[in-house]
Amino acid sequence: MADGSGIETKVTSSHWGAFEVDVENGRIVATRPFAHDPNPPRIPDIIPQAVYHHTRVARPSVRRGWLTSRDRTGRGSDAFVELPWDEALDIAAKELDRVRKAYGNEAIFGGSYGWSSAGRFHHAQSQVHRFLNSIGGYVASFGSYSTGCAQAIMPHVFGVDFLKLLYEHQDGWHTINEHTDTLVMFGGINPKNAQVSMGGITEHETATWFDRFAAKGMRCVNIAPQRVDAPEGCEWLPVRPGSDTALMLALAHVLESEGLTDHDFIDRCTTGFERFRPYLMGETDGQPKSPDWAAPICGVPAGTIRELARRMAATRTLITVAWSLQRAEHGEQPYWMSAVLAAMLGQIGLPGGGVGYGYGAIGGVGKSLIGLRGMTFSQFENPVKKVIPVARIGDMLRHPGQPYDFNGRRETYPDIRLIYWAGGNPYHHHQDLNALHEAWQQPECVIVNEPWWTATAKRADIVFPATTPYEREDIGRSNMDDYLFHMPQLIPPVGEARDDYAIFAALAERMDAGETFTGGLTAQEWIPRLYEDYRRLAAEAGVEVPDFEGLKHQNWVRLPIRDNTPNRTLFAPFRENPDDAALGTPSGRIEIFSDRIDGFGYDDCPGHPVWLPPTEWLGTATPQAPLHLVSPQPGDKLHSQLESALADQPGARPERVVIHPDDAVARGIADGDLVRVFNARGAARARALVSDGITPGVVALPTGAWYGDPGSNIDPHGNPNVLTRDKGTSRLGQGCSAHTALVEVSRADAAG
Ligand SMILES: Nc1nc2c(c(=O)[nH]1)N[C@H]1C(S)=C(S)[C@@H](COP(=O)(O)OP(=O)(O)OC[C@H]3O[C@@H](n4cnc5c(=O)[nH]c(N)nc54)[C@H](O)[C@@H]3O)O[C@H]1N2
Ligand SMILES: Nc1nc2c(c(=O)[nH]1)N[C@H]1C(S)=C(S)[C@@H](COP(=O)(O)OP(=O)(O)OC[C@H]3O[C@@H](n4cnc5c(=O)[nH]c(N)nc54)[C@H](O)[C@@H]3O)O[C@H]1N2
Ligand SMILES: [Mo]
Repeated sequence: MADGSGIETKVTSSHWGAFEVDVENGRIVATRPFAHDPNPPRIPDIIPQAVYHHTRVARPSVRRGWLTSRDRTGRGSDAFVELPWDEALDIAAKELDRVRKAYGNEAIFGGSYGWSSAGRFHHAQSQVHRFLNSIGGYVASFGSYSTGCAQAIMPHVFGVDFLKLLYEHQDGWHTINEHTDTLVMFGGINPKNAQVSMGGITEHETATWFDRFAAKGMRCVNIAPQRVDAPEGCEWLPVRPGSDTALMLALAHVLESEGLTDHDFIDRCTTGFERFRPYLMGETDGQPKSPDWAAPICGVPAGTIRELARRMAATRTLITVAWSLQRAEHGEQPYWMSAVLAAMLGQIGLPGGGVGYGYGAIGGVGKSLIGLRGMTFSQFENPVKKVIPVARIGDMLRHPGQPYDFNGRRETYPDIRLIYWAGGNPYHHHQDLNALHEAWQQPECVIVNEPWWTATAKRADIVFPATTPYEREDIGRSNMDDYLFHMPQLIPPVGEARDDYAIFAALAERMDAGETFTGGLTAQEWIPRLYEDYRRLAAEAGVEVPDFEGLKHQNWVRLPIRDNTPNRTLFAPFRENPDDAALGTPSGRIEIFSDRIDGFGYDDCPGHPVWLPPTEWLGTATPQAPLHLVSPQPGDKLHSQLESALADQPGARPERVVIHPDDAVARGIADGDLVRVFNARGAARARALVSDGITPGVVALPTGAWYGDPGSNIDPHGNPNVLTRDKGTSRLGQGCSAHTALVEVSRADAAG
């Protein structure tokens, strides 16, 4: 609203929540928290600087070496030539056309993973996929970096899509607050991560729930390498990363050896316990998976494991597992084993008991909402059927035509000649970036739509400047949020930026697919149309929402779609009657042993959960690489977004690496020292943050710093992905295994 000062204030939405924006003379001058958010994040504070930052892509840009000689080697080091829009669009359309005619659409990679921005219409992935489908298709990707491994394994165990399990079935916060006595959190539940949720999160409530849990005396146990992985006041059991399966097996061993297993539940609701039990008790390999066996592996004393197992059996216990545990080699195992442990406790289907995944990973998990549908911009059918597991892009580029295994199938990698990326930053998100940089020279052309000169944009051949959400109109809504936003266009596009939609419409037109892509409508026409569909579907579900003009006028509305009863309970009908409400697994039961997985014959993911030591963990530490690196999400932002403005702040870069005092002293490192974090794959500069809140032998360097320019033997900003390994979690899941890495740390001056 205008207040007479010439400043207009509007609310907009983002992945990190709603916030107020002050606009003066067509410029964003300030942001403020949204009044109805109990725990507003500070992430939007930097928006005014970021939106106008000198790292914005001002005009369409083509890499000089590619423009003059189709060179592929200068990506990342070459200069760019700015061109008028029409010329750059002509060049890109011609190149797309050349590649599809010469090699077929199977030579175009459009997996284009990334979070881009909130807003339903201008969602970059939907836009790029729709465009590529309009011109004959593209190689797509399966799953996410977040949960790729869980998305593959958990349907075998529970017979339901993993994300549906999280968003539609798991116990809600109300249920947990009402019924849970003991909350056992593998990987913690971190309010820092709950700041964000894909598509938007308005009321940040995770921290508030923990205040309530503390007030009612719930016992909350944080099993994680860092104390801050759960809110203050939780009990902390420091663990060695990658060892949770051993700890879970030991808890199960106590249950079974002390007669605490719920055999009635096991008999009625599960299959295959008799094939797992001999492994658990050591009858197959001579090694009982006892607390004494697990203690040196995971670093938790045997007595503590016994006491915790007894407590879990004696009280209503919810086991939660962070997504980070499956972003590691053999990430399938702790996920599967947590389900087996919960089944042995026999509380699955009871309110506040059983197991749940990713509480705290994003702010939306745990909110019980009535789901609404609509506001989906069709991506069309993809005529190309080739799909790679999302985190296997490096292997795909390195091994065209080579076979690989994935979830029971033998596939071959496509031969990619052109990459189109919109809305993601692989030079943020992928592992072993120095190796990716090598593989990235394979394709003949790389096209990127991006608002900022990220490391990925710098490694493209053609860069189209994209608008940010503040420069276009949209609707903000998410299935995990109970607010609805009209996101007004707040400012004109910065530089010559255009919406992804406009970029793709112009390319499609040049490729005789203009009408297919746009359907004859402008963005301004599509948005009300999609909104009216949503409004109609909402009305069918009994929820009234304003018409488009009404929403525009109100800016935002709170929807009456919350389920505030303590009733949302995972698999309650199944527990009640496992025949009538059978699960979608082959047996209709929870699969402790899976014949299907067993039939795949994978040694890295056999027929029941097992302890498989990772290739890199403290158990395989060497003098060259003695420390385990975890690389969690950054607390002050979303991934690599807004990095350019944040990095300008005094002392912000290089990024901080958390190190235990014992490990720091042994290396002559003091708090605040500049250090070098390194292994055989690469090196990053960082600043030491010495803290006893981390397991000894473990260091934590968050993701998000932009990867530096090639030619330097050390990443100057502290990007952990120069250190991480680029291997699938297993042949089953093929997920990202970023949390599995060993490194050494030294003082920067000592190491040079
Ligand atoms: N070591 C390590 N690595 C990890 C992880 C880890 O735990 N450890 N976690 C992984 C996980 S879970 C994830 S999800 C990934 C995240 O990785 P990404 O999702 O790739 O990271 P973002 O920085 O969010 O990238 C989004 C990009 O889209 C751009 N963008 C924003 N809005 C628009 C738009 O409207 N149009 C266009 N064209 N572009 C836009 C932003 O500027 C930004 O560059 O990282 C993964 N990488
Ligand atoms: N502020 C902010 N929030 C975010 C994001 C962001 O970029 N910024 N990104 C969002 C995205 S895309 C995702 S996928 C989620 C990710 O959510 P998570 O996967 O839960 O988050 P991480 O930060 O990777 O890891 C959480 C913690 O797990 C611990 N950990 C690592 N390895 C192990 C292990 O082997 N065992 C145990 N027990 N603990 C381990 C680490 O100490 C780490 O701090 O976060 C989301 N939330
Ligand atoms: Mo993620």
